[in-house]
Amino acid sequence: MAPIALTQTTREITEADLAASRAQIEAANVGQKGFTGFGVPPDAALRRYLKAGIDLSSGYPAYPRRPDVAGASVGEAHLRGGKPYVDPGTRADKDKKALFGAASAVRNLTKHIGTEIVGLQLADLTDTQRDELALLVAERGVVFFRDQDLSPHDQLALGKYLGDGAVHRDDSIANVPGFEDSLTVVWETARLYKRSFRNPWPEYDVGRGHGWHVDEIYQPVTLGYTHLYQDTVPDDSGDTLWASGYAAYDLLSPGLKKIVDGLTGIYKSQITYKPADSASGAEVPVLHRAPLVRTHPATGWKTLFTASRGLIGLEGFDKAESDVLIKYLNDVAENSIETQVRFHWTPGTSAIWDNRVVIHTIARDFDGERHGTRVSSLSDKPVFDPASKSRGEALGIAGWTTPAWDVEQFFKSGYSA
Ligand SMILES: O=C(O)CCC(=O)C(=O)O
Ligand SMILES: [Fe+2]
Repeated sequence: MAPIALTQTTREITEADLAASRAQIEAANVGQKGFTGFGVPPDAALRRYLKAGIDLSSGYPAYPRRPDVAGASVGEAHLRGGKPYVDPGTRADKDKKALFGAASAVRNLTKHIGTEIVGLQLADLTDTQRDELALLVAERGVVFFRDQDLSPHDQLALGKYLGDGAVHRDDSIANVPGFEDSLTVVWETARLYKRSFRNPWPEYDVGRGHGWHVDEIYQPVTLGYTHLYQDTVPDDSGDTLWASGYAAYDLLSPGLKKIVDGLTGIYKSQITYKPADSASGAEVPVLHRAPLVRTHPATGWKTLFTASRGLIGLEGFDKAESDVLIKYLNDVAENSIETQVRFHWTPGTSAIWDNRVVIHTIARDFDGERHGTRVSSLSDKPVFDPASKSRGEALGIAGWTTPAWDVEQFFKSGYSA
């Protein structure tokens, strides 16, 4: 069978097109248990791919051969020719007039995190609007757009813009065919088939909801603006939750803020790699050191860079001390409902989050199809600027930061207040 259309089309995709494509994918998948696909994407995904002229004749999804030596995908090999990252948010008008002026509604979903924009198509944004969107995402942590007509090409173009030319290449998980260096697939079915895909919770956490994470927190250059487009979602389940690192930092007392400012965290990868110098060939996780509190280049605010899956130690501390402190910080970061937004997807929705300033997880309450594509724009190496402010300080959010415990008052009041 000839490959289905290779260029983007405006023609309606018919039932016959879908059937032909399904048959083609099934035929290609058979006998290719190595690094190629195993399933037919849901109809909404298939329509989107066919409309965009994506060649699915080699099967679905695509599994690039993962490198087995550390450094092949971890690191900066594929970055902007050594040029430092310019965050598009640093160019934006603080009032975001171009973006907000064109939207029919802009709604903050909670006080500290999450905004939904109505009436705009991401594929049509001007560069000025894209800069303002970057700043909005950096400030609000995550921004949502429903009812998007967005091809994989559009999604990649926006990702490249937000990454100042560079997007993360993930060699270990399912990708969109033809986009092996840029667009990953988020698909529940892939997990059922025990095939690697972007897995928001590790096997041992299934059912316990402990999947809070920063995507690839151990990378020397952080995955920054991250765009997940969901074409297929269950009606009543499968929500995603994000929590703000800015707001978590603000929940620490002045005493604890002083302790964490300037600390170095030690982060570990989930994936293991064969070290280039290993004689035994044994695979090991990657370790990376980075500031535990980092300053965002566009907002200038401090954020707590932690998640229980990732941060394993604090430099200069004994293990027992480090464990206690990390446990407390993760408790604040992951279990404070005021710092969270929980989003219920509808088909055709985009979420764009700033992976430098939020953690995220997923509600594991669904059993139906859930399918989307993702691009992670690369950003900067984490830096801590001691002169930077917290979000609460910068915005003057009254009553949000945690005051020091007033021991004298407690004593005077007879241990009751
Ligand atoms: O599927 C989701 O809602 C989020 C998955 C995830 O953790 C990711 O794409 O990084
Ligand atoms: Fe994730």
